[in-house]
Amino acid sequence: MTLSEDQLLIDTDRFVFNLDQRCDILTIAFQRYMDIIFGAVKNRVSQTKSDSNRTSVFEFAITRPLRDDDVVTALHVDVKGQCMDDAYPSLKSDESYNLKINPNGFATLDANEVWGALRGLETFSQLIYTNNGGVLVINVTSITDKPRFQHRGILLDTSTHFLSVNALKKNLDLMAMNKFNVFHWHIVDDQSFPYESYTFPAMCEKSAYTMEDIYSQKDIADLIEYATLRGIRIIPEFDSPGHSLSWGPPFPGLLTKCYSAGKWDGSYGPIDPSSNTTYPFLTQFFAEISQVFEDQFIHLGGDEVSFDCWKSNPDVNAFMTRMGFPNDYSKLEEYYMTKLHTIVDSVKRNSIIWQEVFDNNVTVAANTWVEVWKGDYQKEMAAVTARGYKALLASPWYLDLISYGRDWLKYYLADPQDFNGTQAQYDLVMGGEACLWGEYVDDTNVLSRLWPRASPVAERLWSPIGTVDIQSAEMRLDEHRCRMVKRGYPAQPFNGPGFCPEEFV
Ligand code: CP6
Repeated sequence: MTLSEDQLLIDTDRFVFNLDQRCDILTIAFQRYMDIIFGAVKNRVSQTKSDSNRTSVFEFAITRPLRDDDVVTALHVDVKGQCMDDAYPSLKSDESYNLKINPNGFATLDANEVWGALRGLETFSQLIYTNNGGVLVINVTSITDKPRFQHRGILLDTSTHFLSVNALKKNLDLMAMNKFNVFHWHIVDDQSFPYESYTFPAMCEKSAYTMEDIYSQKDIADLIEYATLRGIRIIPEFDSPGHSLSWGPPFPGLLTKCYSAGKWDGSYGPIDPSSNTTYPFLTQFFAEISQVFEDQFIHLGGDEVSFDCWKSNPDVNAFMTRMGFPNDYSKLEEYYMTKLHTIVDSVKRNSIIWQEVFDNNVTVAANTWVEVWKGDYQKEMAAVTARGYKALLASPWYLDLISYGRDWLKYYLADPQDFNGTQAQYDLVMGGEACLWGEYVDDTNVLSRLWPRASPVAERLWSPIGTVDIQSAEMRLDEHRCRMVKRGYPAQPFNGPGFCPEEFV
């Protein structure tokens, strides 16, 4: 990036986005960014119009005599590839872009694909600010930009507490502002099943908190479209065989019955890998999921599987003896995960799993990704990649674990490639995710707890490996937090005492 001190005026009256081809995703994005860039100015107009004692800063901006060569009247957007109307972002999406604001006011945004153009539009909107005279300006600038990692995710959990579609959309807006590109949707868990399955409607009828607190097929299609328009993928997680107590009520026999003193104690454990109804169910269920979610990836969970219930159940143990692995519960887990992987593979989806599956020495298919979330993550990232698996890092970014003070520093300095390994191992690191589990989070606090605390993670996953200077990051984050507030999102203070300058209020 080269940034000059020379300011150019943005011609608020005439400003337009120009595009060299028809492209719905970008046309819709232009409308969004018109509102973002000029919305606040227009609000000020309506405020000051009714206040006759004050001169409108906006009027000053548009009545000032303008010279054609020192104003920006357009951003000329050029996408090399063909824009497809039904485009969906993927791992292969090219998010690179070049943005030039020339001294004569000529402004260009070049990208290979729409996804890069979207990122460049966000940058463009962030470069515009209100100068001391109260007018919109942009500095003469030249930017060549692309992400360091291809997978930059946010995990939200909508099972421990329900999150409204409205809150999820606002979160997608904030993800776009921070250039995150994957929403890892931990949609169901032990506590509730808010996913409205059309094959198995009883799942949410019996296990959603209420029938208000569900995601209908229409809600999901709506969210996928909303995310797509912002270049964000939605990867759903249907966590099993553990964390799946809510799947049980409609299907007697799906969950393992836990025994004590020789009889069922009334409680349930993980999905029962030994039951002959389990796999036909999973086959039908994941066939539906692959129809509903467009993304290439499905997260299969696999975390925190307790072997105690399996150990207690005589039928499970009889099955294990028949299969030739008596008392080897890791083998039972492997049996289940392998079957599940085959099912998901048959509907042409890639799997992501939590690290325990790998830790338990379960042999999973080579194209499975492993997400690392536990402590000692450097060792784990090294082990996962040494075995040739692609890896995602989440451990240092469990944002639900809150504490007093400036926690953003530790989020900022954690790095997915900070482990002892070969270049081949580093190349298997696909990125990372900031996770906000939902035990103490619902609509009332999800956005303020996540933002701007996820922003240092966003910079870590996007910017070059050497971008680690705390002082300059602090200034950027401070400004960015105020920018989020200015755009109407409740991003919380993160850095001790301070204030947002007038232009950001
Ligand atoms: N739910 C599920 C959770 C967690 C995990 N999986 C979790 C565990 C420990 C912490 C935070 C969240 N609540 N399904 C682990 C991946 Cl500290």
